[in-house]
Amino acid sequence: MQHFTSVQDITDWSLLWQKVQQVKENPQGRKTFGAGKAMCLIFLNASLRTRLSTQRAAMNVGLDTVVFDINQGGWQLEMADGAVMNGSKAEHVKEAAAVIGSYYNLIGIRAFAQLNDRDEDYQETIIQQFKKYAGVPIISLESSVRHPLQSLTDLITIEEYKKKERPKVVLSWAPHPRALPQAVANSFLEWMPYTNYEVVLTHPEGYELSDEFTQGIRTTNNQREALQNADFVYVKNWSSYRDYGQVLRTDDEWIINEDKMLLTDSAYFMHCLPVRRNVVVTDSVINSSDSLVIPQAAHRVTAAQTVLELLLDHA
Ligand code: SN0
Repeated sequence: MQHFTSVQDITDWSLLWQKVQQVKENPQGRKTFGAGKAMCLIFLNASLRTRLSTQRAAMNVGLDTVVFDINQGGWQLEMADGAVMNGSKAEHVKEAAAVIGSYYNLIGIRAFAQLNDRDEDYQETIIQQFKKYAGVPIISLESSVRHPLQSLTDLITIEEYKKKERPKVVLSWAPHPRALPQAVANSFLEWMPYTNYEVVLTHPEGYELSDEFTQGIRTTNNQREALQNADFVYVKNWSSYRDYGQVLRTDDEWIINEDKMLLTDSAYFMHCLPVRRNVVVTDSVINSSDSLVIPQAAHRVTAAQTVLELLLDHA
C-alpha cells in the first residue's frame, strides 16, 4: 500500500485482515518494526481520537512521531499551483510537503471540509497536494471528503460484534447544532461495497450525499422503516451536500432514542465520536450495554496500527 487516503488504496484485503488479526492478538508483537523511522502528524483541525490513537499505534511499532498543529506556529500554506503569493500565505505546499517529506518517513494530515465551496472541498486539494509533493506515504487523518481510518475502525468493530453472517447495518443521519462535514458518512458508505452487509442509508430530505458514495446503496427518508430489524445503527450528522454546508433543520425528530432502538433486532449503537449527547442520541441509548462507542474508539488504535504496518513496508 503506497498511501492511505481512501478505500481504493487497499491493494490486498486478505493481507489487511491478516494484519488486523495480528494487531488485535498481539499489539506489542512488532515493537521494533518502525525503528529508525519517524512520522509527522499535521493537524489543521481539532482531534482527540485520531491524534492519540495514531500516536499510540506508532508507539506500538516503535515509530517516532511528531505532532504539528500547523495553524499554531506553522506558516500559512498556499495550495494552488501557479499562485502569485503576494497575500498572507507565506509558503507553498510544494516546498512545505517536500521538506517535511525529507525529515519524516510518513506524513499524516487532517484537513476538514471548509463547507463553503463544494467543488473546492470535493477536490481534496490539501491531501492531494501532499501526495503529489511529499514523496513519502500519506495517511488521511480526515480529509474534506473522507475519513478512512474511521471507516476501517468501523469495519473492524462490526466484524468483531456481528452475530450474523450478513448483518443489517443502518447509517442514520441525526440532528446537530452545527454544520459538520460529510466525510465520515461518505467514507463509511465507500467501504460498504467491500463487505457483504445489508446496508440501508436513512436521512431527511435535503441531506442526500454525493452520488459518488451512495450509488447502489438502499436509501430511505423513513428512519423508522430503515431501523426495522437492524443489527447495527451507525449514527452521524452531516450538513447538506445539495445546499452545500447548510443546516436545513433544527428539530429533534431524528434523534436516536430508546423507542427507535426497539424497532431494531437489539442493534448495537455506533458513533465515531465526538457526540453531542441528547441531541444526536439520548443518554439512555449511548449509556446502554448495546452502545459500542468506547470499544469502537479503542479500535482506532487497531486500525491505525494496521495501516502503519502496511505503509511502513514502503516508507
Ligand atoms: C468531525 C466531523 O467530521 O463530523 C469529526 C468526526 C470524527 N466532527 C466534528 O467536527 C464535531 C464538532 C462538534 O461541534 O460537535
